[in-house]
Amino acid sequence: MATGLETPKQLTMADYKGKADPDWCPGCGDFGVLAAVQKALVELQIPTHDVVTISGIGCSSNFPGYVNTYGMHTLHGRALAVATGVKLANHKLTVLVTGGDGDGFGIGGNHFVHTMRRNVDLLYIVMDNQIYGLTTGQTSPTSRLGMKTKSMPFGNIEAPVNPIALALAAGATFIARGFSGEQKHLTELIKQGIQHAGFSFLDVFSPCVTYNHDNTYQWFKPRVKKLEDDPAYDPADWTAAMEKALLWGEVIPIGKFFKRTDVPTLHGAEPVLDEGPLVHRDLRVPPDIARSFIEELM
Ligand SMILES: Cc1ncc(C[n+]2csc(CCOP(=O)(O)OP(=O)(O)O)c2C)c(N)n1
Ligand code: SF4
Ligand SMILES: [Mg+2]
Repeated sequence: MATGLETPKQLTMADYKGKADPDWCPGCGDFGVLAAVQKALVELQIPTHDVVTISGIGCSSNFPGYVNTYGMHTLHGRALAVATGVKLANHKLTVLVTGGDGDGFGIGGNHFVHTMRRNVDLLYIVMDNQIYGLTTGQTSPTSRLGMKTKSMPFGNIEAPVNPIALALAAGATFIARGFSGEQKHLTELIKQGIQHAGFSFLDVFSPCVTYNHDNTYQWFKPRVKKLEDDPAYDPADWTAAMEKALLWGEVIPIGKFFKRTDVPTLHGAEPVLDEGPLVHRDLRVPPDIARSFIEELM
């Protein structure tokens, strides 16, 4: 018989395993991101029913099916809009948004900017493989200049977006970059992003082993350098963060670029939510108010 005095169950990786097995290509970087998210949730011991994972469309956006949390696989580029609604309906939930570079920086670019500006309290993980994986290898907003793809067979003629610089300019309050080949480091960044009160952006180099033959594990490995290895680097310094964000070449920084804690979250700034999450409140409109409202509109 349950007495209510039992020690709470210690959550393990098995608790966060989704019902479906990933159908990603063997070696896809997204496997490393999935494992790091599950590890972070285990280390933080967040109950599965307190987490919701929301995505758009793409190989990476199949993510919610592979993790045992609440989840929504939404429309291409619309995950952040749905996630904002979820957070405002129940701001006690841990909201994770996962997707690709095409989903987040292309079709979803407008939502990316405005969700940062609003400081919606969620963690946005972009599995950035610098290509459209699901649609079989077209140029994405982060594909490098000159890269030959299915849609630009003579080389990409468009300059890529810089997601870290964009996030700094748009006012994100936690900005980091990880690499799926650096599991421990990535898990730590995910934990910090979840714990941050405000919009956390985590751009993850997650190689597409099938369609991107330029930005491979072998290409990234000698280049990525952790910001945390430089004791003089201060993530509170916006200007220093922007300088690091612009580095791209023989050295590519990963780690926590920027963090500030003095900006209110969207749900914190909304007085209507002071009484607690909307989801726990009776929001039915009394009949007399509904009638007068309808009459006003007639
Ligand atoms: C409105 C709309 N436009 C286009 C598509 C086709 N489409 C599906 S996924 C995708 C791009 C996927 O690339 P990315 O977001 O980088 O994810 P990846 O597959 O690389 O993980 C596109 C263009 C769509 N599903 N919906
Ligand atoms: S096509 Fe690329 S991104 Fe998609 S599952 Fe395969 S390796 Fe991963
Ligand atoms: Mg992609």
